[in-house]
Amino acid sequence: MADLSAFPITKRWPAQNPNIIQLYSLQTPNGAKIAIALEELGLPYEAHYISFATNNQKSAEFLSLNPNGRIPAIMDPNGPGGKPIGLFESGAILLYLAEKTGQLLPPDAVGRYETIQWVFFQMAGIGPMFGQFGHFFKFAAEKIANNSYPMERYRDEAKRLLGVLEGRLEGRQWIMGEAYTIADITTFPWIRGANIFYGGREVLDYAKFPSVMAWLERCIARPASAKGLNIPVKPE
Ligand SMILES: N[C@@H](CCC(=O)N[C@@H](CS)C(=O)NCC(=O)O)C(=O)O
Repeated sequence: MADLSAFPITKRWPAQNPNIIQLYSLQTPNGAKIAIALEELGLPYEAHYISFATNNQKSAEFLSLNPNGRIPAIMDPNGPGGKPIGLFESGAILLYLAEKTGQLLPPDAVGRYETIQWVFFQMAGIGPMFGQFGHFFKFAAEKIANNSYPMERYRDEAKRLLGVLEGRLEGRQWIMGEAYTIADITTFPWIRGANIFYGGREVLDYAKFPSVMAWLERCIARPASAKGLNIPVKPE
């Protein structure tokens, strides 16, 4: 049995089975990515619900795994060299899981770097910009009632990024063509989430990006990806 005593997070969120990956997350775009990857890979794992309502992500136990105080984070008892490893930042976790299993990432060097390039495009572009758009559009609209600049800036940048993705997906099934990869998994929950969580479909002109919309439907139609979107389940 794996010894997880070096990970204080396991004191607050105990592992039922300490030999499998522990996921600390929520059903947000960044959180869902990891459950989606784990479901697609068929890796055994336990999902722990990190409640924002009670600021679980800022607790000492959570900060011991991710000093940045944000979900998602994982702990793999069977990391490199057979030793436990803790990880945060969704892009790093996706890369770790893909390399651990040799799946969801093309085996050839060119395909691998191209995939990582699109993962970074999401991590550094779509995630932060869509997040700021959602903040001003949905959550801070009253604070900027007399200043249209923040909304315009992030709405226009989000639309510009959608245009880049549209160009990439024209004539392609997935971001990397024939293969479903961590580039798709990191990106589609954000495109879906900007509508589900912020109601942004109209203001972001989703109808003008038909290749993105068709690809989003294909991603959601994958049973494992659809399942991952709803993990972890809120405890009763
Ligand atoms: N770059 C980080 C971003 C993580 C992030 O922003 N997580 C959000 C949820 S999607 C969060 O934990 N927010 C809670 C907070 O900021 O307190 C990643 O991709 O893992």
